[in-house]
Parts: sequence; structure tokens; C-alpha cells
Amino acid sequence: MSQDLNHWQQQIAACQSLKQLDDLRVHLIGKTGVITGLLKGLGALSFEERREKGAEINQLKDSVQALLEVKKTDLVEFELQQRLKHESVDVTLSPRPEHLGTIHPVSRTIDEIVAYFSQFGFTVATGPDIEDEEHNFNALNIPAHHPARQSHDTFYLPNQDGIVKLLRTHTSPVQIRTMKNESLPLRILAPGRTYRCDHDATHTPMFHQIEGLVIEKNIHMGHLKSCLIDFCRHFFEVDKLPVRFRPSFFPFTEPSAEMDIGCDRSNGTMKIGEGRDWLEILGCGMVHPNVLKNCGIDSDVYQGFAFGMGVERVAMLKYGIPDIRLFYESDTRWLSHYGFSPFTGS
Ligand code: 2U9
Repeated sequence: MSQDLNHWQQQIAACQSLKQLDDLRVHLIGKTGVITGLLKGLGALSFEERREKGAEINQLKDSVQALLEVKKTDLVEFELQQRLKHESVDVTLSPRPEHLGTIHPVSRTIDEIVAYFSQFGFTVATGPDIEDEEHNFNALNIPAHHPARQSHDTFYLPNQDGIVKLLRTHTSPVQIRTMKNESLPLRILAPGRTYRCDHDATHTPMFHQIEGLVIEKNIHMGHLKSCLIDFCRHFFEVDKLPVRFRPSFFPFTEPSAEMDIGCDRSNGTMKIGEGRDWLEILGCGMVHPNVLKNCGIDSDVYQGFAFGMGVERVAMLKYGIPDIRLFYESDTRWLSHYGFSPFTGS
């Protein structure tokens, strides 16, 4: 018996694969296997012999089973290592299918503007879409009778606990919150969704704005002008882009201006940087002293400039997109035409 065990031990040790090992298992302890045959042969023996031989064969079977188990564990590990050696994963391969999604023109335009201003130390600030009248209007020096506050212009929410809540009509409340909570000086950009009761080819009830705010000592209109002229030339990729500032009025800035860029509309298309026409691109101004005071800032020490533009509007101009309503229809043909590849950026 011990000779048999030695022989089978060698056979088990010589197995090179799980398949070979399983064949050997069937040969030894399967239904018609050698050891199973020995157990079946016990029936022909006397009671005493059967007890003695039976114990011996069962011990032999247990030893063979234990050897098979140990060898199986070794071979599973060995075969795994072999597979890992040959089956490497190429992490540089593109996911499939390629070019499935695109970056939306609104996201792309915000990213471009943020990337430009971040070179000059501007950081992004955010705030809630649902605002109160204090942050959306009062702190911004917007009086109770201002048309923007009328219910046909602004989405008001059901009154809760006596505080009037509304969907913000601009991202300016973000700057109010930042001026109240952060230390000075400040250079921030506030991109995000804004809401107004408006719906036609150039207005949607929800659209995006990006506003900028600088609060520092000795800031003046010269800083505002050079900052915005350089930005427009960079954004529209025209070195000598003609610009002009037209006096305007906003309750939260004084003086206020609208900035136009030169363009050509003569043959039905819009060419930026050419021709003799003007196109309004953004609003801007020096932060009104009342607004600074409302945020606890001494306007004799600190001044600031601010600007604001519609993201869809500048995206439409830069990328030749004709109708603002299509921005939000989730039409994949529109998205693949006007969207940007996340891989190449074009
Ligand atoms: C604070 C102080 C001043 C932000 C400004 C404009 C001018 C402006 C419009 C352009 C097109 C919004 O999307 S649009 O309709 N914006 O003309 N925005 S100055 O001035 C601020 C903001 C916050 C505390």
C-alpha cells in the first residue's frame, strides 16, 4: 500500500495542468477508479479482514485526496500567473465606441473663459440657483420698482416663512455672498445658470452667465478696459479686434458701460473683427459704492470693477450657432455638430 501511495504521489507531483490532475483524480478515486475498485473488493473479505483492509484503504484514499488538493491549489496559482504574464491590458487604448459623447458648447465656452482669467489670479465662485430678494436685488442696489423685479420677468417661488424666494436672474448674488464672506482683495468669476421669463430665438427661460469681479485698492476704469479688451481679443482670436465702450446704466455699477466689438454684417453673415459694424458683447462698470457698503466694504479704501456676459450668446457668436433654443433640445445631431471632442478639444 505504501508503495502505491509513493507511486501516486509521484504521478500527482508530475502533473503539469489542472486537466492532467483531474484525469488522474478520476483514474484514482473516480467512480471506476483504482482506489474505488479496492474499496469495492472489500465485500469478498471476512469481517475481520474487511475492517483491517478497509481502514488501510480509506487512509490511503484520504492521503491521495489531500495530495490532489495541495497540487490543485499550486496549479490554479501557476495557471493564473501564466495567464497574467501573457494577457497584459493596453491602458493606452481608447474606449469603444470612440467619439460617443461631446463637450457641450456652454461647458466649453465657460472653460475657455475661466482658463483665460485664471492666468491673472481669478478663481471660480459658485452659489445657489434659488436666491432671496436680499442677495438677488437689494444688496445689488436694485430698487423695488425696477422692472427686473416684476413677476412677469422673474420666477418667484411660493412664499416660505415670510422670505421671498426666486430663481436668480443673474449670477451677481454669488459676488455679494463672496464679498460678505471672504477677505479682500478679490478676483472672482461667477459662471452658472440664470433664469428669466423670456422665450424666443435669442432668449430661453434658463441661460448661463459668466460674471467677473475684482475688488482691490486703487482699481480704476483703466484696469477694467485693458482687462476686457485683452480678453475679447484672445477669446475671438483677433489680434487687433476693434472695440468701443458705450456709456450705459446698471444699478450695481457706476459708471457703467457696454462693450462692443467690430464686425461685418454686410452680406448676411457675421464676421468678427472685419468691416465697420459694431456688436454688443458684454456689460461692465465700476462697482457702485452702495453695493460695496451693503457688503461691509469701505469704498474709500477699496474699489472694484465688474462685468457680465451671456455664455450662450458669446458661444453663438464664436462658433456660428444660429438659434439659442437648440442648446437645450438634447438633439444628438446638434450635439455632435457643435460639441467638442473630449480627446482632441476640436
Ligand atoms: C456685483 C457688482 C457688479 C456685473 C455686471 C453686467 C454689467 C451686464 C449682462 C450681460 C448680458 C447680463 O447675460 S446678460 O444679460 N450683464 O451687463 N453685469 S456689470 O456687475 C456686478 C455684479 C456683481 C456685486
